[in-house]
Amino acid sequence: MTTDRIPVVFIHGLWLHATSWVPWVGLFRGRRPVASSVRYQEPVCAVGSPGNPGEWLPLTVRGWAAGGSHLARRVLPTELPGLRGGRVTSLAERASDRTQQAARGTDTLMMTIGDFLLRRLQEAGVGHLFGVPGDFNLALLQQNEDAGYLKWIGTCNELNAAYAADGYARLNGIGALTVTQAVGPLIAINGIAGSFADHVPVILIAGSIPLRSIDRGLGMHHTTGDGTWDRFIGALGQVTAAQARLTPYNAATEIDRLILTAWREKLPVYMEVPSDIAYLDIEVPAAPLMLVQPPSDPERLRSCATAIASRLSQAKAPAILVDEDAERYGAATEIMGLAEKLQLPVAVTAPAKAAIDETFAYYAGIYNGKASAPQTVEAIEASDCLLAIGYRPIDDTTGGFTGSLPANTIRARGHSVDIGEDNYQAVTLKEVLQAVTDAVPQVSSRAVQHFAPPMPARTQADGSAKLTQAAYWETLQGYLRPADVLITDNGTSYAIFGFRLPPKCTVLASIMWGGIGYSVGALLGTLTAAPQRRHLLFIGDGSFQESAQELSTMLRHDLKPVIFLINNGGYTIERGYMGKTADYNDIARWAYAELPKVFRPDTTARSFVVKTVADLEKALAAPNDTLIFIEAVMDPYDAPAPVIHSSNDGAELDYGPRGPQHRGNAQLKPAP
Ligand SMILES: Cc1ncc(C[n+]2csc(CCOP(=O)(O)OP(=O)(O)O)c2C)c(N)n1
Ligand SMILES: [Mg+2]
Repeated sequence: MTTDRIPVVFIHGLWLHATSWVPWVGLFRGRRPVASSVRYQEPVCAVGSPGNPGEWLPLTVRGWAAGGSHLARRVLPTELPGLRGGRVTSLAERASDRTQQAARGTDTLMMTIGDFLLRRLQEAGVGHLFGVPGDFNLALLQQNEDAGYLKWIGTCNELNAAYAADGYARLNGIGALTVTQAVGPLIAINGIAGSFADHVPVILIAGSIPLRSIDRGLGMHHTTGDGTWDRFIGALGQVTAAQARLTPYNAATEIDRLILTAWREKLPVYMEVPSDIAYLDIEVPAAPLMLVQPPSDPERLRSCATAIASRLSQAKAPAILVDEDAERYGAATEIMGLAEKLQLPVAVTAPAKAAIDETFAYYAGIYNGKASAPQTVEAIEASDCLLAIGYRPIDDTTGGFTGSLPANTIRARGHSVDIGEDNYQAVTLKEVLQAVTDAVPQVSSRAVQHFAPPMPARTQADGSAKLTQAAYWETLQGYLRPADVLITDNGTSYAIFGFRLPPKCTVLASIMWGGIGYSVGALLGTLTAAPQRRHLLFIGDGSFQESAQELSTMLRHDLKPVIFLINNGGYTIERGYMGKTADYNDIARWAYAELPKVFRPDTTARSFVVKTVADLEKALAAPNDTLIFIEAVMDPYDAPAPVIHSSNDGAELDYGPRGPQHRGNAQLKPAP
């Protein structure tokens, strides 16, 4: 027997008394054991009498729920909280419990499961719901429509809905989408995996086959037709922090557990809402859901902060390195406060670009091993006390493993810290940073140089000459304004990492996961979350072709981004790995700038095809009162030098010293 499978047993007798009666606890759905074994999916077990199905009694296995485990295991009866007293309470007793609870202020009320879920999302700060309808989630969508909890933003497909919820969550703190059974989640899964990789709290709600069909073993559409119903929760379980299939018995606790897990751990979660329960009334807490991190353990927090403060204060060259978790946990203010007090440099990784305001006096640039500016490498690698926040070393944050952090680096994460041999648990990031800041003395005499990426000199004086990548990026640098939201896709548009950003800008990219097409869906999400800000998308033609149809949703909702699309006939960044002139790096040439008209015939969007700097400057003069689409036609073999270097180096890592990249003319190389 494998550890994730447990036998289901009948318990004879109406009530469960003696713990010795239960050698195993099985998970039941409804009135009968569903199979000889089931995979654990939800923290509810039912015990009761097969002869009297009406008396099945649900018990919440709190230990499992709190642990967030989705694997079943053998459970001793004594481990079940409900059984500790050796007896399961009667309904009458539970009713009187409820009276006592109410008297203690834990009021409850009756509400439908769908209304409760939508209410909880709203309380968590979700204002919009992305997704695609299907018969299994229509009941929930109708409840939303009737009561107007969340504004519905239907997308062209589920992948873009997942990207949109991710972009939305990065600005809003949390996001959600709903899709229909199996066909929906399996399209969304790539985007959800991206949220898992890049630590973004997204709630994926799948309307699923009715409980009735599971109880009765009825085959349904959107299944594999073999009587199973747990394949998709299993698949999504690989890339989410918590999963549940709601039942009337578990919904009140599972909805809160999943939303809180997503928000606290900054990871996506997956919820199946069987289509026949959204309208059922259950008892739910009356109090609103509070999104708060668990408070730190006071002693651990004190010891941890004292240890960090003492090391930082004694160091000659302390520094901070910030990765994307710092942004997810909203810790920028605390980090800058600490840096100001100790006058120490703060560098970021590329996934955390703009997490620290680039105009901040102690900003030290983007750290990426030897690919970073020498001043940034020096600040980080030669530090005698580096505080790394959420740092994850991958090829793109180590300059292809050309750099490494000092051995004594203090590593802080969302809920734990490593200092030398000591590991501190139950300490939350913001509290640690605040306590360290309180504990260190003010430094006033350290000379730290502010780092600003060099503003490139204009290389192309002649405005009528053919547009080059160098001239393109130089010109766009001048277009940036404070508080812009910049979203980039994979490709030569990675050049935006060389931008010197005005204050209060935000940058979104999927660097850890790196799926092309992410940025178009994410743009829909950021526009929805913060319509008052200006949103700039930087994307190549190849990436755009993956998710282009979501442009229609932006036009449909009168959103006003500026889209900078590079039309260079294919996958230029890949040409720097291999296949410089190969067919496989070419793509169809679309009339990109005409798409706004195609997607919305009555559009007021302004479209431009630019081939020179003069064309580009003219396009940039257009007011931001409608969607602006700028298609820049450039040479397939033109790319910013840092992008080509990174592709060339990536090929060495990917294919090794005997790889085909060493054949003559196999790679796009930097200009000599
Ligand atoms: C889903 C997915 N498929 C394939 C890739 C591999 N890939 C990374 S970048 C890229 C090409 C991007 O081309 P484009 O958007 O045109 O940018 P350019 O470099 O030409 O500016 C490809 C195919 C990927 N990262 N994600
Ligand atoms: Mg391209």
